Amino acid sequence: MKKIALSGAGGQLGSVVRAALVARGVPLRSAAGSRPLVPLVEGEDVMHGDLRDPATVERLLDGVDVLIHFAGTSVERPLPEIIDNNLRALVEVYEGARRQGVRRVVFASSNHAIGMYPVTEHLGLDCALRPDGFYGLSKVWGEALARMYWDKHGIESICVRIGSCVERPTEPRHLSTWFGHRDLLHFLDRCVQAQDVGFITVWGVSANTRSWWDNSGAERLGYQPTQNAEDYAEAILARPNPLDALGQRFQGGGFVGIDYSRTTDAVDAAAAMPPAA
Ligand code: 15L
Repeated sequence: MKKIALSGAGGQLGSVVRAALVARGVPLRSAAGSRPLVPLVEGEDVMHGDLRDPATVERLLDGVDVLIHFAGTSVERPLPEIIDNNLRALVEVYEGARRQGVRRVVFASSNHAIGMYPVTEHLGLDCALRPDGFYGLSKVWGEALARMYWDKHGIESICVRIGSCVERPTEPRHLSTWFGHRDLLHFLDRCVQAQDVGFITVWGVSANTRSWWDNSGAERLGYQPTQNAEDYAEAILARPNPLDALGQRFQGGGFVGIDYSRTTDAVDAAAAMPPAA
């Protein structure tokens, strides 16, 4: 069986993935940041540390076939923090993968790499990137970095533009963006098992009736989602939408309004713009 490393194992998604893989008896090393992980089972392979430190990365990747890289800042934050956690640490991780001969990295990108598209647009995997903040921008950079390590060093990467990965969809935006936990685990299983993926970008989204994102072109991964946010639509639509007008207009939702300074007229014009070529 392949040895898997999971960074960000103490985080919201990392804890879900860690618990599931440990329960299945997958050979796993789980890493957290500053706070040590309490082993879920006796003898669990756990560690923690700062991924900007090559020695920490060395420990994380020793003997590993596939890294699931979930560590990093996962929301909009001041730029220096994003640079440290999402840019500098990512370079260290890929350099470590290169030294240690790690075959494949699953890189947690985000829908915020394209958050400035209006909700009226449907996007393929080859759409132009339109980040909705510094966090989204760091994911654009991460995807390009992953591409470079495939092109120059032959390290495979699956960049997953995660939508809203929560247990249950709770708001209207989730009807399009939801990535159910069962689908996430199936997705990661495919990321480990699929042959010869090379470099690939995939939307991390369930089979939502109202999805904005089309995974055509990523068939070789064999990801076949079965969850659909529509099952929760009635209850969701009976409640008020928590997003303001701007958040309801753009795919990035609430992230779009952070440090947004265009006038309402400009927002109208941008939302009415024809799709990018
Ligand atoms: C993300 O990238 C965030 O990490 C997560 O907290 C959610 O905001 C999610 O996107 C989303 O867009 O729902």
